[in-house]
This record gives sequence, structure tokens and C-alpha cells, in this order.
Amino acid sequence: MKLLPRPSRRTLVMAGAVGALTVAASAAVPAADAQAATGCAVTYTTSSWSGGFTANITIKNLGDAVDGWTLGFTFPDAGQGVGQGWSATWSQTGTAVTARSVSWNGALATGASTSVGFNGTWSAANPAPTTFTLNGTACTGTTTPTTPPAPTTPPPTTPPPTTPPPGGQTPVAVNGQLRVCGVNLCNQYGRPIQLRGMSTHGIQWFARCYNDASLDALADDWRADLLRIAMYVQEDGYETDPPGFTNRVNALVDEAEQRGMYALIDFHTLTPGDPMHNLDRAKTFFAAVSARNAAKKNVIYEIANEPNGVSWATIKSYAEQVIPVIRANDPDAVVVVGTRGWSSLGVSDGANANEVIDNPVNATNVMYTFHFYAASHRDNYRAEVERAAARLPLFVTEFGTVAYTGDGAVDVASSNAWLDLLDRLKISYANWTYSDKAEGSAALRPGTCAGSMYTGPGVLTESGALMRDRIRTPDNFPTA
Ligand code: IDC
Repeated sequence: MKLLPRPSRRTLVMAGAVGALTVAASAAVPAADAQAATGCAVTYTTSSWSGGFTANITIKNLGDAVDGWTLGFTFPDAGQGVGQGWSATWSQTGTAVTARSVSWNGALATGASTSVGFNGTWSAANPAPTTFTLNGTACTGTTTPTTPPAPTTPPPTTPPPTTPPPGGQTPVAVNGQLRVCGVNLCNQYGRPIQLRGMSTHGIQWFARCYNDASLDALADDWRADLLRIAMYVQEDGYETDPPGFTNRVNALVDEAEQRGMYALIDFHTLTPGDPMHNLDRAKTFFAAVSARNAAKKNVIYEIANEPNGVSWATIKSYAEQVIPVIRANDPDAVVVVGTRGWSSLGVSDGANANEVIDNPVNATNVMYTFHFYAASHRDNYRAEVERAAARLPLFVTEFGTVAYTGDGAVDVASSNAWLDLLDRLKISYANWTYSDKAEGSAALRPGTCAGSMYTGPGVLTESGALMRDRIRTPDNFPTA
């Protein structure tokens, strides 16, 4: 397993409850002082790079239960600013920042916590705020002074925001609520459609790549129909902070919705490959996201990225336990189920799609996942997809133009052969990845996400240029 280069991380913990004070560095939220009538503890963690940062904030209510809250803090440096935020309504006046709770996280019982965050900018320095208030009560505490990392390059100049008014109709406006009809994904008119878009990289590592400018570029410049939100469960993902990752996914669902794109919520299981290892987590996660997003038309649920080392029977059993949790809240949403052998329809395990055709998941409105990496998977996989597509609704929720490692050279011929096949069969797809990781599958050149430009020559890799060319052609969605 390769180690990822990580941005610098700092964690500060501030706690206060009627004089009680806990200050620690790199620690979890301290235990609550339950006797306090008002009080709060806040952790403020940043991942910084030159000119930008992501802040994740956990708010713990140490006082009586509240129904609706306002978090306040002041940036120490005049050059610090809040950009895109999530899980709260953010505003800034001068250096004073306010975050107001939103409908689903306003109720905070005594001892309960919630997570919010934002992508920010800084120029001279990026010190953490030293004082936080919750509903006007100071989360009293002091922080260890910290020195921000020196900028490695001059801060980029920020171009004016690129949020053109939606020109024409967006994919979600045209197609509305989707459903499976026969072996196809169909729109609100019952007509088969194909969605073409991009997958995030792991949101635990590449949060900085998903901001207003990058998502505007995906919707307007790439004309993508679909954003897949890859939420790893292991590898520092969901299991480390279920409420925080749930909030991040929900915020990205909203970002996609605002731009008229579909959002594919990917429960990115990979290692271990048995989805049953994460069954309880899956039930908790999907109960939360399906309740919160039930009224939206743009959400598709992908319940297990790549099962591996397990039988189809086990995957089917997992699906039949998770799908009812989703249906209880969001009865009409499409659910995509992973398949055996890293979602190869069993082919990478020496099997084939017959095990699914002969023993499908006992649920309606379900599709099956197929993944490929063009430099590793060629004719025999294409033949099986073509054969299976006549019998099963397929969704290519992830594929790469490179080798299965996610790295190496783009295989242009194989990638185009695959994309021609998917276009012909109207199979929807998301390409791995819309990120700037230094690996062949990433669409953005390394360093792109540290800046604010996501369009124009200069930002795309070879894979990114190929995928943008394929994705931005007209959709011609049927409307009757
Ligand atoms: C890879 C990423 C790589 C990261 C690794 C971590 O490209 O940067 O270090 O995950 O596990 C998949 C998986 C997907 C893989 C991708 C490439 O769904 O998580 O991403 N891949 O190896 N299946 C086949 C290939």
C-alpha cells in the first residue's frame, strides 16, 4: 500500500464549562462536564497548503439540550477567509465568522456532538481562532499558539467566482427522478438515458479538490451529469468519524444538486473485501443519508464499492439487509449493488455474470456494478459486459483509463473501446478520479487543487483531457 502525501495537520482542543478548562493538542474531545447548564467544547482541525486550507470543526454541547445553535469565532489574521462551507450556514463579517445550524443538525442533546467545516483561504498566516462561542456562551479556553507553515509558493491570485447562471437545462432538471426500467436507467419520461461523470478521489484525502470552483468546472466546462462521492470506509475514512463523513457526503450531494448533477453516494469498501465486515456501519450510514436526502431527485446509492474475496451469495445477503434501510426512508431511489471480484461481475475471480442473472438481488429498482481499468481489462471483460447488459441493469460506477493500480500510462485505444461500448449500450459511468493526485488516473495535474483555476489548458492530465472530451459532448436526453 502506497503512503499518501498528506497536508499538514494541526488539532486544537478548546473546552469550557463554567470555568472548567481543558487544553490539549492532538487529542480527542475531552469528557463533558455534565453539571454545566451551558458550555461547549470545540475541536478545530486544519489541513493547510499554500494559500488554502480545510477546517473541520467538532462542536460538543456540554450544557442543556439546545434546538438550533450558532457557533461564533474570530480569525486572528485579517487575511483568513471562509470559502465553501458545509453542514451549517456560514457568514463572515470582517474577521468574525458565524455558522448557524441547519435543519438536520440543530438539535444537540447534552453531551452530543456535531461536525461542520469549510474550505478557507489565507494569505500571511493561518493561525487557529482562540475563542469559540455557542449560542453566545464562550467555549472558554486558550489554545497553544501555533505557527502556520510558511507558504511554499506565493499565494495565487483569486479570479472572480465563476458561477454562471444555469444556461439551459441541467441533467437533473431534464431527467428528474430516475428509475430502473428493464436493463436500463430511465428518466422521468421512462426513457433510457446514460449519465457520464467523474468520481472524487477519497474525500478523506482530497477534500480540497471539491470546492465551488472545481464543481462549477465539472458542471459547466465538463458538462458532467454525475458526481460520484467516494467515501472510503477504512483507510482513515468513515469508520474514524461517522457523523463527520456523513455530513461531508451530504454537503457534496447539495453541491451537486445546486449544479443540476446527479450524486452517486459511494460506500467505498475495498479492504477488507467482505462487505459484511461493514454491515452495521452501512446500515447506520445509509439510514442517515437516505433520511436526509429522501426528497431529492439527484441521489443514487452505491452500497459496496468493490466486494472481493467473497461469494455472490454473501454480497446478495448484504444487499438485502442494506436496501430495506434505504427504502424505508427513500423508497424510489436507485440502488447500485457491487459484484464479485472487485465488481467485475465475477470475471476477475474466473466466474461470470450468470451467478447474478440466475440469482438476482430480491429488490426492485436495483442495478449492478461493473468496474474496469482500461490498461488491465480488455476484450474478455468487454465481451462479458456486452453479454450481461442484455440481462442485467449495469452501472460503471468507477473505471480508469490506466492500469488497475490507478497509475501508469493512459491506454487510449482500450479506453475509447470501452467508452464506445458504454455509449452504445447506454451504460452510465464515473471516471476515477476528479483529483490532482500524482497518479495516472487523476484528471487534474498535481497542485491544481491548491489553486482556484479548474479550467483552461494547464490543469488537465492526459487522462483528464481524454475524459473531458468524452463527457462534454451533448447528452440529447429524451424529453418525451
Ligand atoms: C486507489 C487510488 C490510490 C489510493 C488507493 C488506496 O487510486 O491513490 O492510494 O486507492 O486504496 C479500485 C478502487 C480504488 C482504487 C483504484 C486504483 O475502487 O479505491 O484507488 N481501484 O487502484 N479498484 C480498482 C482500482
